[in-house]
Amino acid sequence: MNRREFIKLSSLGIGGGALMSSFPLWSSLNKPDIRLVASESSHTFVPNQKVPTQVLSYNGSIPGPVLRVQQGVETSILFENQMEESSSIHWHGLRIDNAMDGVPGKTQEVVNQGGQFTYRFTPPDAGTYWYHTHQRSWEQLAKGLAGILIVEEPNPPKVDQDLVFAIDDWRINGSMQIDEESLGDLHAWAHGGRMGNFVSVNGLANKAYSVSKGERIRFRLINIANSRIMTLRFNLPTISVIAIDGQPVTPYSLEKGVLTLAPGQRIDLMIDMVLDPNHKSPIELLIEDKAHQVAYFKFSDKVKREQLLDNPIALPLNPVNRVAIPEKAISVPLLMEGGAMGSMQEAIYQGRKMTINELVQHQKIWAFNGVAGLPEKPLFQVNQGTAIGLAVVNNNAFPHGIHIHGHHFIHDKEPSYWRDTALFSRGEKGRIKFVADNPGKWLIHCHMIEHQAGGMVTWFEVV
Ligand SMILES: [Cu+2]
Repeated sequence: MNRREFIKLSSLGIGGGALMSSFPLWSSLNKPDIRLVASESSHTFVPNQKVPTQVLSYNGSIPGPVLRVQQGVETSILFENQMEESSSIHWHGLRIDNAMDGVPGKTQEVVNQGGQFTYRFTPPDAGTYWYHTHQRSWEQLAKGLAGILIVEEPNPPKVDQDLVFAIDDWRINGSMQIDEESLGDLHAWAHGGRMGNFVSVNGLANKAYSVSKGERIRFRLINIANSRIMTLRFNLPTISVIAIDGQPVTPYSLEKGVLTLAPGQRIDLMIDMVLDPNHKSPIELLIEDKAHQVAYFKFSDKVKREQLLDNPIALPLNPVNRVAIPEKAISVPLLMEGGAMGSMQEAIYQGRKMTINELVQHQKIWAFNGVAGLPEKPLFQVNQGTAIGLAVVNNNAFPHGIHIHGHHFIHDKEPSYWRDTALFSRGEKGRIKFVADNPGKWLIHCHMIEHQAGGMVTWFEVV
């Protein structure tokens, strides 16, 4: 019975005052707002795909369902694990209670086959986020365990459509199945990560977005791939960037229509649909100067409005946008080492110094500050409210996307953005600044998932 039906019944004198007061209470206490079931399932990327691809999914959908929750309103999400392996869910970019962060061994027990876990949180910041497994993610994420989380503003800007563009890459074999043999491929781990040979948008090859001339679209881009950095090209002149990693920015025009998303990063665009009816406008993935169409806008035969709307709408600021970072911060070095063509000769793993040959036996080929994998002691432990300056040095041959759990930060290269994932190219040095204001144990890791699995992960504690 939904609320409207209930009101209708009560106005007819059916149901009484007692029911009226107890029904909503019962409902909010016992029923989660959202249920996410992880299971083995099958998926088709193209309409005429003869043999479906076997995947891991949430609620049978690739990617997982687009969850829309309200800023500042508590949400409960029941996670049920119907897979034959343990798992957990991490809410990427949300500054929520540590116990809900979804990191097995650090913030919760792993959820075993047949098990459940209720995530309950109040998202402080509106914007575009995502959720994904944080258990054996080099394998589970590659097989599909990711979905989109949108935190709605109380008064969202008026647009004609609010659309999601979740881009992923897959390593698919000749039978259209996930190439499982390459999942632990140390060669790929030691390079840029395990790259796919097939790209999907919202789980589809060449996804079509139906639009009409004159429409204003909010377009939420999310890179949910394990390791592929996506450089995308749009072919419309009327595109503004309005948010980065969920956080509002002063709207600016997207020069040449090109943008780059490292794994885990998001960009919200506002696009005015300028083409005439029945036209198409491709969205292309650029790989080594070659353009591959991965999706397109398909203009209907109708016109929504002849005159485009004026000026993109700036999003309302989030609480994080108002965090003042003091000039004086505790400086913490973060040296990224390892990988193919790197100079790392040894590192500490599980408390013991190992040569590179020994490390390879343990699939550990990347390190932060000479330590491969999660150390027993945190990288730093500070009191709540301490300002941190991470001095990041990328001392190896590959780019890395650094993700910090439970916090947003400022990368000195782009000081007007509040990011949760920042790309450091080969040889790059830079500084990440944030206020460690969320109590608990939080991970810092590379979001090229094979680099994380290969050792590029550490943690800090806020007390
Ligand atoms: Cu990396």
